[in-house]
Amino acid sequence: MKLLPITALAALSLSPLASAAGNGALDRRFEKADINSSGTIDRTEFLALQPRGKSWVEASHRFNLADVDDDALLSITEFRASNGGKEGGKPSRAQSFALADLDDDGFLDPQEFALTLAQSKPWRKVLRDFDRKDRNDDALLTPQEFGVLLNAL
Ligand SMILES: [Ca+2]
Ligand SMILES: [Ca+2]
Ligand SMILES: [Ca+2]
Repeated sequence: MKLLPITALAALSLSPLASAAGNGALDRRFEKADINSSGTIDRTEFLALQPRGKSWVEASHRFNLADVDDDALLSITEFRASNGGKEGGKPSRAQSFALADLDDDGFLDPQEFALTLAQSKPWRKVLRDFDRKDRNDDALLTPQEFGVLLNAL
């Protein structure tokens, strides 16, 4: 995590959210992430907080765990309780597959597969990895091709 310059910190400390409670650094992070100033963080805003080396599924996994009331938004309370959405670790292969399978058809297409890799991964490398896993060359990954153990399903 990069430290904010002193001037930015000074500007943020004038805001009402930052002065509301004793969770200074976390609250500033929350406010910075809340791009549209709605008072909550949605999945897209949360994803933008994550390092580019992290995958969408890992961020989504942590977002879901932090979103205790399941309204698809993180309140400041949920954000504080989850230490800024840092709790939860990495999803299992089975969890990753389920999260990435956005259309719920039981397969991962290349776009869905990309959600399981670092956001910074170039598309050609995503496709190379995909082709390597797609044993029967049907342009879809089954859970087994993705590496989910049968007994984990
Ligand atoms: Ca919530
Ligand atoms: Ca799918
Ligand atoms: Ca396949």
